[in-house]
Amino acid sequence: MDFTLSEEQLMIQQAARDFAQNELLPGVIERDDAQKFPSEQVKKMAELGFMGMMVDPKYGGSGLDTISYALVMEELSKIDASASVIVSVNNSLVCWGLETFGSEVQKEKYLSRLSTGQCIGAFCLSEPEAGSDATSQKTTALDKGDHYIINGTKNWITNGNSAEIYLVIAQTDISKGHKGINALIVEKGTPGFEIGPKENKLGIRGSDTHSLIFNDVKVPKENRIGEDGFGFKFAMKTLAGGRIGIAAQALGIAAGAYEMALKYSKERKAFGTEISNHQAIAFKLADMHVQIEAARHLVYKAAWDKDQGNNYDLSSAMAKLYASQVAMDTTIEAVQIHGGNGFVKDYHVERMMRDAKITQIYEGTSEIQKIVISRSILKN
Ligand code: COS
Repeated sequence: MDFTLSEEQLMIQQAARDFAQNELLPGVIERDDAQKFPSEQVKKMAELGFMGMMVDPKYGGSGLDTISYALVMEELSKIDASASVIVSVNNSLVCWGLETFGSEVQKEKYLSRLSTGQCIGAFCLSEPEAGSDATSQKTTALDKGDHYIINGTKNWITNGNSAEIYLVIAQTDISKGHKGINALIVEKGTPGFEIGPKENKLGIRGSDTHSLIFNDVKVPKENRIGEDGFGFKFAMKTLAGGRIGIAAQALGIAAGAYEMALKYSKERKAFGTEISNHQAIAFKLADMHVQIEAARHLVYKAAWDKDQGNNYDLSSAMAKLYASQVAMDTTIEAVQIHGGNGFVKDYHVERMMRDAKITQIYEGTSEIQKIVISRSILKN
């Protein structure tokens, strides 16, 4: 067994670390406060190849492995989880889904634009009444011969307004249940497709989250991904990979908060000594360190499974479940170690605590991960 990262992986990790320090850290508090989308930073991440990391270079991607992608997600998330979720959705849900299941025509038309960051994408599954219960799609895509007509509403869509290409999951034939669901590529500006209001969120406030409204939106049949009725499986398979990205995001939030707490504990004095010399603080740091390292192993293992061609439904669910819990626990403790300073914005950790929460919710709540995990272990 070899836990060593390759030269290339170390280089990419360092590039992401430098980028996060130099380009994401300045203004991160203000962007969170104002709910400002990091447009300039996204352009620069595209220049670094971070928007289509695993995509084949023939479609404009960086051709890297999933471990490299997880490393980048971790480093970006140490500083700015709003920026990293934009990267995660574009890479794992949109680019990967299109490259793996899209037709050659779709890849040529859309993938290069997405992987080079000329535009970004959104993945549209959740609805007012279909988040965890993803088969209950109320949005319809009725088959009209050479095109579909979409009607309905999608909720909590990351990159909701900033995206230009949307992968929309909708029900074509209700009598077939989940086998009657399709995934369709919808371009911004298609008549009848409207962007709803922006959500005012607890965390990841720099990313733009919107509802989307479809009123008789006409989409050509060549925009369907895969065979008729493949939409639900498309969503499930794509989300399994997406969960590796979110697990890496959670890991990064935890590691970032831990690094700040560690530094602060060596500077701040109480009772005549640095607070790290008090066992109450030192033991917190020890617990955080162990949990983060355990989360890291689960995340890298899931990424490795994907790179090896192994089934990664179970490993990605375990990585997301555990890393998101560690993100929550660690950021709460980081605020505690910072004391009064932890409660004010200048010290970053309160933002990280708010950002951590969503990692237990999006791309499958922790409860959904437990369904996936328990079904997997019980069927064997
Ligand atoms: N890969 C491929 N196929 C999968 C799959 C996967 N990872 N998971 C499920 N499927 C298939 C099943 O094999 C089944 O197909 P068949 O009927 O042909 O066997 C089909 O999908 C339906 O699966 P299942 O019966 O398990 O569906 P359930 O309604 O019980 O739901 C869960 C399964 C809960 C796991 C699913 O709905 C889910 O992941 N929900 C959360 C969705 C989510 O992440 N929402 C967040 C929105 S994105 S921010």
